[in-house]
Amino acid sequence: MSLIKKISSRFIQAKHSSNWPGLIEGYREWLPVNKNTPIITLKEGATPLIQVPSIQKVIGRGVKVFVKYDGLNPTGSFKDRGMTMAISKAKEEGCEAVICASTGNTSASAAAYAKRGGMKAFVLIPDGYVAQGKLAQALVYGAEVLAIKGNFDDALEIVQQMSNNYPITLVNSVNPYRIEGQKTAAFEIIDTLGEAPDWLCIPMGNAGNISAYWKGFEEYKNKGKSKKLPKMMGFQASGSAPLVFDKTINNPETIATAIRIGNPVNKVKAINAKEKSNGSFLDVTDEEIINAYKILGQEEGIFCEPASAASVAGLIKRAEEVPTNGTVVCVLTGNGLKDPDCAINNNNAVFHSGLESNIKTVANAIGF
Ligand code: AN7
Repeated sequence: MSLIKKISSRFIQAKHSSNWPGLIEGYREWLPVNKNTPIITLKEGATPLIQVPSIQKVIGRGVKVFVKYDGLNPTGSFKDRGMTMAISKAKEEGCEAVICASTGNTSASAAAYAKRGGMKAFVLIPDGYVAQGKLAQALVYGAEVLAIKGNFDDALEIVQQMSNNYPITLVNSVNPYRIEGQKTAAFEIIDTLGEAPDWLCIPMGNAGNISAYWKGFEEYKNKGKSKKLPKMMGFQASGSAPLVFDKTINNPETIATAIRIGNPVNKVKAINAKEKSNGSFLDVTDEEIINAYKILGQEEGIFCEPASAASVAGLIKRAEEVPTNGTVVCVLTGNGLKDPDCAINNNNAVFHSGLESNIKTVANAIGF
């Protein structure tokens, strides 16, 4: 075995063992860190890429479909990739407090990493529109939670002004370090598949993640780590699809509260990713989202949150356009446990409640 092969196989082994050092150390040479940067990590990254036969069956024509299960990050979403970078750089710069607006996942991640870095976290959320699990996380991680009578877009406007006027660092995806950390997901996909996929399907809210993936794919290709670039296929919920309909949505609505965003701050970057990759944007209805969410759960044993299922719903909607024998990766951005209300109200399970506690009743209920 050549030395390079030996080193890279050792690297791949380390990535999939408990020795994984977190994504900043794992991809140090690709990230804007230096010897003075304190690395604030919860060992995020190195999430699994899982083949999903039930979705392949829906698409047909020899297409391989994988999901990048980023809901297995430390706080249960891809935000941890960006947050380890944003918080480490904030710490390096001597910052003592961070602030963000959030539909839930950013607040959970910001709270966890800020606390780990010895900083305060202030999170603004749309009152009543954050899934239970996410709110629980922000509280447990000790953030100061400010629930406003407005939506995410209103909250983002406020925190941008806050960070301009007060000594507090903004950790939404306008913070460029967020994008740097999140681009490592694209690296991991190429490191695992040995090449970029033909399509990358991804949900879009504030559109930071699609911009980050595109940056990652471009950087890896420029350094010869892959030969091709994927088409970037971005999906939004029909009631909250400013990028698809090319206009600000003043009152976005969807069951996928994570992507209930009407005025994405990374709009220009996302459109650039779409155009340069020859990709496209499309909206998916809440019904299509829930259909994909159920298939992943009951056919694959993969529990994601509804916003994440938008990537698979979008792929299914675009099935006829996927290249024959091609490879597709759908990004599952968040863990299903984040939103138990959605799960309990949207499943096809058989649930016998209030049964008498004896074998006869149980056997009878099962149909013996
Ligand atoms: C599960 O937490 O905006 O397009 O404040 O939580 O990069 O915004 C969350 C976004 C997709 C969209 N999937 O990502 C927040 C927030 C899940 C998410 C998105 C979010 P971007």
